[in-house]
Amino acid sequence: MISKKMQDAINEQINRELFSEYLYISMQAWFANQNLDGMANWMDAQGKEERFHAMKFFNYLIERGGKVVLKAIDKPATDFGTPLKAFTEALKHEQFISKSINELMDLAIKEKDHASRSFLQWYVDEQVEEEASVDKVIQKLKMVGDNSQGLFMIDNELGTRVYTPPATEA
Ligand code: OFO
Repeated sequence: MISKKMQDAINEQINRELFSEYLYISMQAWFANQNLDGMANWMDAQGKEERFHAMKFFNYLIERGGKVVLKAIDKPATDFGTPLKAFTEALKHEQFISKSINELMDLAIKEKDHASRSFLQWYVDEQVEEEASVDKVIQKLKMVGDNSQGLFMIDNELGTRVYTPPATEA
């Protein structure tokens, strides 16, 4: 059975993952309003990934005999300024999530909870990819600057992203 401390920390992380979904679908709405449908599509896929992250913790907690306690989800911002500012905000958020995943791993190590260590490794690896994929978009946006044709091309490219649920979801 999972410790109370680890259970509480995972419940906190479920809330953070659900907030991540909220943040990204708020960005999706903002991009859609700017007629940047490709970027809206990218955020839609990102939001779905976050929901998967939350439910993976949710299912793990139940599997370990823990109790899922859902908390209120904070209100996300609704205005993001420019595409570059929005993606920069997304990267900042992912860095915060990486830090909180690392703290969970620290707790698992401290408690000698080997099952949680093994489970959390998936998130440690996932965060490397999460940060890199947002950073890639930021670098491209910086490259095109104010060039609307460049922005249009990036928007088209981001419109091709398709959310594929990881095999572990089944
Ligand atoms: Fe974006 O990784 Fe979960 O929150």
